[in-house]
Order: sequence, then structure tokens, then C-alpha cells
Amino acid sequence: MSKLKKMRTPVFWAEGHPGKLDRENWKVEVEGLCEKPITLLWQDLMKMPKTVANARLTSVTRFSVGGNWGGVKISDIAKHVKVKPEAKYVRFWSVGMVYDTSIPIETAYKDKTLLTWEFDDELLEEDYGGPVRIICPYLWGYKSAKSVVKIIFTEKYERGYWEQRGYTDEAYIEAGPVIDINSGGKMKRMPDGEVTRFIDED
Ligand SMILES: Nc1nc2c(c(=O)[nH]1)N[C@H]1C(S)=C(S)[C@@H](COP(=O)(O)O)O[C@H]1N2
Ligand SMILES: [Mo]
Repeated sequence: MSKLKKMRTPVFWAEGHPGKLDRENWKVEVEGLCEKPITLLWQDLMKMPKTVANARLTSVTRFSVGGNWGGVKISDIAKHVKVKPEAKYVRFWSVGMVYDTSIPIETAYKDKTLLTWEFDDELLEEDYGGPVRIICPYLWGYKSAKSVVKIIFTEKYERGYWEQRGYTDEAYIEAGPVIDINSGGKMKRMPDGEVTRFIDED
């Protein structure tokens, strides 16, 4: 059993669980405002520069789980496809093309925003967005699209699945109580913005 599962990390699939996914034949299309759109195969991703980010996924439903996410930085993908200067947002689409979400390009280019396939050295299973998902620890978890099949660099913002249903477009993490998955579900207090530590611990 994966560490995420052992810790009882909640599994969210607003569009329905996608079932078993084929890691070896996974493809991520990267397109939009770039000079060299590309389809990245699983094997291509494995050859790209790998980054491991210690980061928390924090849901607006107020759970937070932290660990070492391994993957490729969105900024490295952007270099690879030569993103054009007009690009202002990055839109992510999940398998099935029902769930999408977009983030500002500056947030996408931060060090810990990754297309990730690993959590604490284990490959991500379908429940947690395997083969590859987004981790964007700077914003509420609904921006961290799971099982990603398409990344589009855009000029115009489009509301995604949860944004159309009332969650904010900015998804700025707000201070307050949160359930810390890593400590077995203890209630803690967190600051606003990226959660790097809780307020009631040092
Ligand atoms: N495709 C897809 N991605 C998604 C979601 C979803 O429902 N479908 N939920 C989002 C929300 S609201 C959160 S908090 C995290 C939860 O990630 P987890 O299910 O791995 O815990 O995934 C995000 N990515
Ligand atoms: Mo969430």
C-alpha cells in the first residue's frame, strides 16, 4: 500500500474515478502559445530534468498532506516547448477531459510547481492522480489537477471545473484550522499562502 493511502489521504475525483491507467503508455500533450508543441510520453518524462520538491497539498476542504514530490518543473516543460511571451496562464486537463483548472504563469514557473509522478519515492497510483499530476503547493489543492493529459499555455483565463462551481479563480490558501494527514489527522493551524509549517509548531 502506498504511503499516501496508509496515511488515509482523501481521494477526490469530482468527475468520477478514472479506473486503471496505463503508465507506460501515458501521454501528455503540451500545446497552446509555444513554438514547439509536443506530446510527452512517459519515457520522455523520465528523461527530463527531475526535481524533488518538499511540499504540501492543501485542500480548501481543509486537509493538508506533505512529502517529497518528484517530477519535472512546469518551467522546464515551458523551456522545452519554447513558450511565447504572450502566455499568461497554464491550463491543465485531466484524463477524460472533464476536469480542468488554470493558474497564472508566474505561479506555474515557481520552483515547487511540478508535473509529478512520485510521492516519497513511490510512483503515484491512480487514486492520487498517477501516472502524472500537478502539484502546486502555493494554491488550494483544486489547482493540482490529477492524471494530467494536456497542458496548454494560454493568454486568456478560463474557469475550470471547481472555479465554475464557486471556488475562487485565485485559490489563495487562507489561514485557519486544517487536518494534518501526516500526523494521523491532528487539527493544526496554518498560515495563509503556501503551507510550509503550521502555526502551532516550531
Ligand atoms: N482530475 C481531478 N483532479 C483533481 C480533483 C478532482 O476531483 N479531479 N480534485 C482536486 C482537489 S479539490 C484536491 S484537494 C486534490 C486532492 O488530491 P488527492 O485526491 O490526491 O488527495 O486534487 C485536485 N485535483
Ligand atoms: Mo480540494
